[in-house]
Amino acid sequence: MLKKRINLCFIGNPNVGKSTLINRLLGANELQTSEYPGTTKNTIQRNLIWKEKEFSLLDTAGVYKKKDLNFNLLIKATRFSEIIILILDSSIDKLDKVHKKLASHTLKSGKGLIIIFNKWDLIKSKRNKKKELEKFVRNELPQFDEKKLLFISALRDEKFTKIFEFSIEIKKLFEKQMTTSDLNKWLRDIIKDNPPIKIKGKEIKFKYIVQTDINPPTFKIFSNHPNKIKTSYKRFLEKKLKSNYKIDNIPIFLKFLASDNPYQEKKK
Ligand SMILES: Nc1nc2c(ncn2[C@@H]2O[C@H](COP(=O)(O)OP(=O)(O)OP(=O)(O)O)[C@@H](O)[C@H]2O)c(=O)[nH]1
Ligand SMILES: [Mg+2]
Repeated sequence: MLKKRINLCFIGNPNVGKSTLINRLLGANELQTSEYPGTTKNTIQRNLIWKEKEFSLLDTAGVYKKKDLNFNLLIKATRFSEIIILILDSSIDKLDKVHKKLASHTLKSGKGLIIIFNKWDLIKSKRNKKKELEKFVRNELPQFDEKKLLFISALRDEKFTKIFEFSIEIKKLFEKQMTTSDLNKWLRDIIKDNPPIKIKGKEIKFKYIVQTDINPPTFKIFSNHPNKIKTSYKRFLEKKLKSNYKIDNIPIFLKFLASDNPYQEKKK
């Protein structure tokens, strides 16, 4: 049975092979490609079915810089896709500002990210280059999980179907739903092992946690002094939640709210 469509948007510099890759995924040369940058001028959408799952593939015009006219169009184009495929040329020797901007914008806006180093066939010393590129990503995009990094040749190899596999995995994470009782046990354990420090003599007491949304998973954490919780402690909870529940490579949102004392409520 067909499940809900997974929307992918392909972005990156001009000439990195976005349209070539989409043609490979489609199994047909539907999109125009050329050796000259600037071939794709407008976003183009195609649908396909892979292993009974429906995908929408959005091709975009490449951008070099944030100042490019295309940049804002690109950000607009990404709006309706839950997964962004950032394509980079494997020959690069650093991550540019625009790459970092696109990646961090993707993650901040609650989307999943897959990074692809394309034209891998042109790299001579593959072992060294792979290490080098992995290091760039690790240093420059620490929020990105390297498990969703691919080194491929859109022209030559067959590994590109990994994009579908990764996308299905990411989609599942977006829709992950945790039970309240599980989450509260998790919260109690975390606090027992790593309690928040007192702020100006005030003890922060966490009351409970509940998942309020999916796409991406969103949680509310209730406590007596939500405004006094340090940012570092909020980040710590977010990181723990992601690692304990294996939510890699998509953002989650934690909202810290005030809770009335439930016992006081009962006395009224
Ligand atoms: N060697 C090699 N060449 C590739 C690969 N992928 C794409 N190319 C070539 O790179 C050139 C640019 O490919 P396009 O698919 O048009 O690139 P694009 O990212 O869509 O470019 P714009 O539309 O200008 O943004 C073409 O000549 C492709 O044949 C690859 O994996 N290996
Ligand atoms: Mg193109």
